Amino acid sequence: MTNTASGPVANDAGRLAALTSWDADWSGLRVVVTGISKTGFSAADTLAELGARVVVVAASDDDESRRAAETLKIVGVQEVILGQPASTLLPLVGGEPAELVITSPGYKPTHPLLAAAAQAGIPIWGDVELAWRVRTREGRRTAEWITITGTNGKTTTTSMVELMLQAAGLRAIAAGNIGTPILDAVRDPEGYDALAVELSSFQLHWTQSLEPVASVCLNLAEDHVDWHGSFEAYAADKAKVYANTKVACVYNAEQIETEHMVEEAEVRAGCRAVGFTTGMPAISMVGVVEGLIVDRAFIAERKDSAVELAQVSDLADLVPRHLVANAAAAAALARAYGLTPENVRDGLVAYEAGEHRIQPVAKADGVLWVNDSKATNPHAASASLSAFQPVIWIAGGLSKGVEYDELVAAHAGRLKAVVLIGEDSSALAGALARHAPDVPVIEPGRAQTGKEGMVETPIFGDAVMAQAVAAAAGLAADGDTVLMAPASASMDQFSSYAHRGQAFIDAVRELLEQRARANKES
Ligand code: UMA
Repeated sequence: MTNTASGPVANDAGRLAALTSWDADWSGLRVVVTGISKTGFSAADTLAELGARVVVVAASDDDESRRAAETLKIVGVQEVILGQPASTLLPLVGGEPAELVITSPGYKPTHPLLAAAAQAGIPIWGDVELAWRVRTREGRRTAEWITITGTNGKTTTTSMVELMLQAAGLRAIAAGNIGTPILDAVRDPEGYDALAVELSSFQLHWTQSLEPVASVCLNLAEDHVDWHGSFEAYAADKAKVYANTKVACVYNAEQIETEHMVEEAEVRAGCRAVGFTTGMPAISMVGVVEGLIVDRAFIAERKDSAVELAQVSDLADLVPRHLVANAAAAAALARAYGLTPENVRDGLVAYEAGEHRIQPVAKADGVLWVNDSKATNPHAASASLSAFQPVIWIAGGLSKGVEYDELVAAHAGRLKAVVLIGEDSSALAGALARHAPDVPVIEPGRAQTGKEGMVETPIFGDAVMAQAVAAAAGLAADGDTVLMAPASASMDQFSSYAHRGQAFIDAVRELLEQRARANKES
């Protein structure tokens, strides 16, 4: 780690460099905002309130976007351009070139509009950078930020940190990639003492001046390669979470890459590197000893003792290893902020595993049905597969360019059968053929239609899930687990991972009700 002096980080010269608080002079600043969903709306709304001149562009032109556009015009946004083709270049603001672009995370850096801005030397920020710069405001409290990233477990860890902060009686909220736009949290009229900020790699790509109290990259595995261009670029953006951290950079002691990120990071003077582990903690780590989560980092006697924070059993009934890791990471962040062991324990007790994350849905006839729709990449699916055996695995979807060989090879032994969903799950099917050739693979999502029964027609959404659940039920016997952990994104057949998870829950309940009715009648 390299320590740098405290104070604002030097970035763009001139006017933008001075924009480091709500009370700075934002008036008349010419800004283009990309996207009109959660992020774009919050950024444009904020900038209009600050007196900037704003033009919003988005490819979407649905009812929701139009309603958002109308609201933004009422609050003072100059122009909203909807339905823009992907080839759109940077629009002018009031007839003059923009001075700044604020981009939604869904826009890839290679998007023609962003590429044009970069080419013209116009700075591009994300909503997180803007939120950091407006977080201080005369007469309002300024929240400290605890920042959380990683390929998997971000949402869980962020929620745990939020609950620990609240358990301490602080006014705190989780925001960012978790769902509440960070600008909404920063603009809250009452203000917050602290924010648990979940950051995606997309958001981190555009940050430069954040100074969190404590930060973590929970883990690193292949994901979002299509957005970043390469795994190396993805990892480099994840590593930005540690930049300028003030008290503790928390790393995964079981994944050396995250420790290397901390070693390379430029941090504030006095900042420490603190590890988390699901095993015995070394000095300066939070870890687990005999069913207890313990702190060997934030106590004076850490050389030869540790303090108990919580019991592993304080978490949900089903405690897979990754959940313990998330709890240890959250505890390290909370302790870095200054919370007591009691606050950590109370937060974990209050935590209930979120929906769609290794969520037991039903147990009937000895078969456990588990919804892990949040497993949108191989790393996440691996964690839930590890927790069960034998498994009938419902998997597949939008692959986002990742490879499945390692995942299938690691878990082939626990698979009883695989039910494939997804519009094109050929990458996963290929890995199954290579590494689990004896495991039956069924693909009910492709209905055989047409005269000769030869035409394959993909079906979508709830219908595909109902068929997948029915196929799994036909294979499952006493002692089996049916695990829906797709290792892929959902957007090819569902509107979101939540929709996919709900479709699974509904299909399982419907199937079990049908069975119960049939049993009654017979
Ligand atoms: N748009 C275009 N062209 C593009 C891309 C987007 O016009 O090339 C427009 C769309 O038409 C729409 C808007 O941009 O008007 C959508 O913006 P967005 O995709 O950035 O989505 P938001 O609704 O602003 O939500 C974003 C995050 N989405 C993404 O990163 C893709 C949400 O994370 C986050 O909760 C929200 O900001 C609040 O901070 C979601 C996510 O899937 C949950 N995140 C990924 C993940 O967790 O893996 C990174």
